[in-house]
Amino acid sequence: MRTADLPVADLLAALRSAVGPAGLVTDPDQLAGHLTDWRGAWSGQAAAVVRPGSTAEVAAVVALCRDAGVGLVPQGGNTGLCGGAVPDSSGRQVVLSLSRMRAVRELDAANQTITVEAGAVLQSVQEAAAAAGRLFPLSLGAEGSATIGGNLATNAGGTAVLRYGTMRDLTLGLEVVLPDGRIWHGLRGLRKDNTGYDLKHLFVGAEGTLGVITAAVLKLFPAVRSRATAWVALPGPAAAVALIEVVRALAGDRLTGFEVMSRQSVEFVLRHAADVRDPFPAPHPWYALVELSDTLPAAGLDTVVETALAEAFDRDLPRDAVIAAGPAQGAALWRLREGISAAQNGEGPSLKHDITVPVSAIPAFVERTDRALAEALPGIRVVAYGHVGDGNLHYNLSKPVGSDDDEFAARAAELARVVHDGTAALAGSISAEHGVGQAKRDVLADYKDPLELDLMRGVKAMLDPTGLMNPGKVLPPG
Ligand code: FAD
Ligand code: 2HG
Ligand code: ZN
Repeated sequence: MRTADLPVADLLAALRSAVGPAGLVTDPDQLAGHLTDWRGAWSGQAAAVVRPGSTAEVAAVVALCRDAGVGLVPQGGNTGLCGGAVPDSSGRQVVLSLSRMRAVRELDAANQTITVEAGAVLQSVQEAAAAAGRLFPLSLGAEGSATIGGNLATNAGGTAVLRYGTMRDLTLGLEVVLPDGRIWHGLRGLRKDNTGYDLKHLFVGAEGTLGVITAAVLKLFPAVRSRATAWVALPGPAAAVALIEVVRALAGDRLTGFEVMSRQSVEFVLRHAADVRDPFPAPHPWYALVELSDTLPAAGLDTVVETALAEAFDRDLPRDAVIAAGPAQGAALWRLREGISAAQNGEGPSLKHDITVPVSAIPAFVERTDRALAEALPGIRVVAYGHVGDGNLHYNLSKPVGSDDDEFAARAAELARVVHDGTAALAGSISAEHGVGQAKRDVLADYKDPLELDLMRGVKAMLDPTGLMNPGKVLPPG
């Protein structure tokens, strides 16, 4: 009898014998945390969560589910913001959690690489690199829970992309279990390899739709030994974009992060987060968080920041500025930035738009889109912030004060169209770093080149002809 003919109970029994009793979760209380995303925007049901302990066990699980015709939803830390790791509502899908595969397999100091399993939490990989006097630079607010597999599958960005690139740029090799159950042993630590198509790039950013990433070889960098952090009050996004150029011209590659946030964003943090305070006595319309870093212990970075700010004041860009007196003050400034995502959850439903346009077009985007939204829904609160050094804004929306949550949520598609049309008009993209998942799957068809969608469907059909991997995510129907 083919497994496809087996009832779910028999598939679960086969999965249990493949991964052992500790590897299969069916208890509803234990399942719950795997069925809803971080902010409660999407929920689903699953027949089980399966937690393989090795790549061979992942391959066995994939083969069993393929034979049973049961869709698999890979899941790491479940911190994704597009519903990509949440199963559908059928109760038939199986969530494949990488949480038991967390090992650092190798750290090759001379090759400047670390080889880790996909379930390793990002922060633990940063710590392993630091223990060897190295830096793994990917950095994001959810790093205490997000996993390397999730970072790869979403091609995560974060706050150090300006200097070190995205997760794709940090990846040299992958190990992947393909939808047919074969294991691709692509864990190469080579910086040069021109032997045809670079297949790892198919799986980075595929959000689990092409296979299960089980391990990766990642780039390491020299440890950072000095840092300078400044918080700068600005009249608007145009001044922010001008400030980037002033700082970059002086600091070069030492400019590691350039984050920008509107007053509305900071107000939410001041209202909802613990251990935060406004660095300035009066409010300002926008702020930039500027970070410089260097491998020298006494690199004189404060002097570089002071010189840059002096030049910026000469050009009338900032309204006020403060340079952190040490790591504790630097961390306090970062709390104002990193707290925005959670703080917005305290204001009712947040409609998230993770857009990117060329850096030079950020001011036009904000000005036009703010205006269009205020016309569409007077009183709407725009929570705009993000990695403006990369041209990436989290242009999120909260309901007008005192209005109804459901009425606001019901207008999500209409408001998203305003934001996405504004992005498209400036040659941007509707997802900079969070991906597509289920959140943007359908609107992707309106904004992505049809030829590119055709090619994506072709790749999917070639690697996953039966649609086993993360069904219903990323690719719009049709
Ligand atoms: P999950 O949420 O578990 O999964 C995400 C996607 O990857 C899903 O489609 C899932 O199916 C797939 N997947 C997971 N593991 C695998 C695997 N092993 N093989 C194949 N597919 C897999 N993102 C940024 O880019 N930049 C930020 O600055 C940032 N900041 C954040 C701050 C907060 C407070 C939060 C909550 C989220 C933030 N995110 C950010 C989003 C999120 O943390 C990232 O997308 C992260 O990379 C997801 O990792 P994860 O392990 O939680 O993945
Ligand atoms: C960030 O940069 C994250 O803080 C989260 O990418 C953004 O919650 C968001 O919209
Ligand atoms: Zn971000």
